[in-house]
Amino acid sequence: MRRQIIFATGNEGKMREIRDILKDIEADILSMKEAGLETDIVEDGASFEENAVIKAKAVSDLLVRHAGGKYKEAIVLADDSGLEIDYLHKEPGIYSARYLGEDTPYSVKNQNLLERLVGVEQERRSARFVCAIAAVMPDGEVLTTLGTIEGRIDDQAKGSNGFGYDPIFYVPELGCTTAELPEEEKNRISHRGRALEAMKLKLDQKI
Ligand code: ITT
Repeated sequence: MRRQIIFATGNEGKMREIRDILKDIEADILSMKEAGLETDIVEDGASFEENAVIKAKAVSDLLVRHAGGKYKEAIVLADDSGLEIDYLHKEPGIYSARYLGEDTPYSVKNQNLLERLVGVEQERRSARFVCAIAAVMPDGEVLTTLGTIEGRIDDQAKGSNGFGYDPIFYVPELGCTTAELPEEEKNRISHRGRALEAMKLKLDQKI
């Protein structure tokens, strides 16, 4: 039977990137929504890795009884990611989605971060996106990988691709923000692209 991978995320921006990055893997990739799964997950871990494992385990635990056990052989993957700004002591970090409130538009969150950095010179605006991916295998084994991309906070928001904090995250080597990159190019170099490529290698040995 063809392998199924369920991705434990409710974030559609992430899910779009994940599908593109995993498009050549020998498995069906389903979002939680497509698998008909719904759960409230309390992300109370102290690191990206811990939160990714919490999300993947919470969804994996649902699979045994859900849909008559239809997905009990599926692998569950989860992503926990965020933006660390060095000048702000790594804020928003693991609280990136919750920064200024979960439902606050990113135009407001981004503007707020830009304002907190007004007058801060280029060398002190360093930042990175971090992504931890966790996999829970059908036998309960847990695998994790981590990916990062280094950059700095621009002095204004630019670009409309991607999602979240992309418009303010400038990559010096490319001379633009990640919101100005075509999706495929972002995925090739991003924290998520790197963490998922590393996870693909680990899964290749298991599938
Ligand atoms: P799930 O937990 O359902 O996956 P979420 O949006 O709550 O969705 P996280 O807790 O991992 O996910 O928070 C990640 C936040 O970090 C995300 O909402 C963005 O604000 C930011 N982020 C992560 N990766 C990003 C990227 O590639 N580009 C821009 N912002 C990103």
